[in-house]
Amino acid sequence: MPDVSQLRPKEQDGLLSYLLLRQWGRPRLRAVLGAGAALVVPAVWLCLASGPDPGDHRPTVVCSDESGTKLTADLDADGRLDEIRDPHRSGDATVVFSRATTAVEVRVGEARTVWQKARSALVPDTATRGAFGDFDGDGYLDLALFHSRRDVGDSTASHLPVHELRYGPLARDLSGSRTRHIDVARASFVSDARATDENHDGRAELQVFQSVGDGGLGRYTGRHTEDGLTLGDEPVDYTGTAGPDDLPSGWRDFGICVYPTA
Ligand SMILES: [Ca+2]
Ligand SMILES: [Ca+2]
Repeated sequence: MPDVSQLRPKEQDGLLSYLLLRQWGRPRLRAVLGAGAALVVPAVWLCLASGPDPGDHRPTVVCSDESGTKLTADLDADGRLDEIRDPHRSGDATVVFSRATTAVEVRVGEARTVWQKARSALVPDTATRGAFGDFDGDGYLDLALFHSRRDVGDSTASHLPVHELRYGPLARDLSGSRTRHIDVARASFVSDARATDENHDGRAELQVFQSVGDGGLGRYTGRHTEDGLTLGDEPVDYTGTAGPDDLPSGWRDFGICVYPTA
């Protein structure tokens, strides 16, 4: 059995499907296929593990519309500009991937793999949050993804099975070209996550607003290094559950798109 945490999201889904087949379908497979099942099941795994892949177009502009409600970027590197729609930058954006004749919409809330969804299937009151930013500075937008459980009364819950960085370019299911865990100090509820580049060095900082109990949120920050993305052990400040009021709403800090005029 491979170490699941080291597998790519698509491979995790494929492995889960394989294990389900092995658990539930073994008698029938043995009766019908006999020794051939040993060849068929891994093939099914490989088939199910193959999801959409990003393109190889060079990084393009990343900028906001004038209203600050949409971020424009070629998220999947296919040469067509896509949109991240999240007017209040709440961490649950809808990504609209442009296509030749239509568009494909994917919500951050649906970005977890089948394997990740299965792990939290019986846990109540959970939520997914994601922050788009170029954390490693290669020009492609990355996705910092969290899935956690809300507080239980005034106390924090300890359920944070997803805290990962999906490196861009991203596929149209928001899976990454590669994935790495984000080191976190707490396993409490992630209320909000933002990417900011306050020192304008081309690499985004990750700001995570995480429950500290009694209705409070702590802001944990981290920068990408060769060791990955690690959040600080202690909050840099605190805020109420209303969220990051001191951060601007919308996407204008990425810069406003400038289109050529005729
Ligand atoms: Ca695109
Ligand atoms: Ca990147």
